[in-house]
Amino acid sequence: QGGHFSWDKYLKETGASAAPAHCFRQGATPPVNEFKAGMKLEAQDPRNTTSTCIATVVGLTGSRLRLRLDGSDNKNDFWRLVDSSEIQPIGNCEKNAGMLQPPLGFRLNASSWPMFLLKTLNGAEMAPARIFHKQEPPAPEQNSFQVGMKLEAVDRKNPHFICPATVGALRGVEVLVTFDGWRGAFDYYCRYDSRDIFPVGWCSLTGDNLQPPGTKAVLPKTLGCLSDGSEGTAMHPMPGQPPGQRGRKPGRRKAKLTGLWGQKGA
Ligand code: MLY
Repeated sequence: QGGHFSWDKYLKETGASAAPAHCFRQGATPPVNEFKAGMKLEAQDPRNTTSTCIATVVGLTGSRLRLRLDGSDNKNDFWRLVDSSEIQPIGNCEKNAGMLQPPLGFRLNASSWPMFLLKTLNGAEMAPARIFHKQEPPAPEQNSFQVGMKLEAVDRKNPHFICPATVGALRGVEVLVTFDGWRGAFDYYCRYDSRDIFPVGWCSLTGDNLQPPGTKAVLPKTLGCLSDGSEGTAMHPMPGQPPGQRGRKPGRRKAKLTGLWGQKGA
């Protein structure tokens, strides 16, 4: 559940408006997720996108699948919408005269791939073709986002999170996604038709867990630099958010600062 976060209240408090649904490359209603943990499918290797690999569904969250490439480790899981064109039923690659590839970082010797493939598919539960969605929603014709519009966006550094976000800038076909209540470290530019951005209300429809905004007020860069050198820390808790509740773990933050400032000549 989305905790206590309410877009309704939040939009009123911030005086902002939600980006209209037609801005996004998403279905009018989120795609139904009929996958089950343990099912196998074909997926493009996110680290080597020309390779088609075998992946296992290791988790489900709303309309998304948490995937792990067979033969890879558990540190490189990735998330895909069930209507993504990057996932296909097993057999699709061969049908198109392709060859299933070992994932980047295959744990074994490359020569053992054929046998590994045979074993991993033997007795596997393959996701049935009927639960895949025929095609991705079409891309809107143009970038119609505007600066200041609110949306829900995947935190690409923590891709299991979908978070409240604001369009921070536009750059041709690209949109700067900024995360509400977080310093700039998580911001990214993506194409307007990215599958990682969703209209306000998406998570409440899919049952995905929308993170509440962070607790940092984002300051203008010039001011933010004065406080402690981190892009704009501190200061004003978001309305209704007890401060400190969602901050970094102290240990983690300290480690990062050491990395930044503790080196000779830095
Ligand atoms: N506590 C972690 C995760 C931060 C997530 C930020 N997102 C929600 C924008 C960290 O501080 O790295």
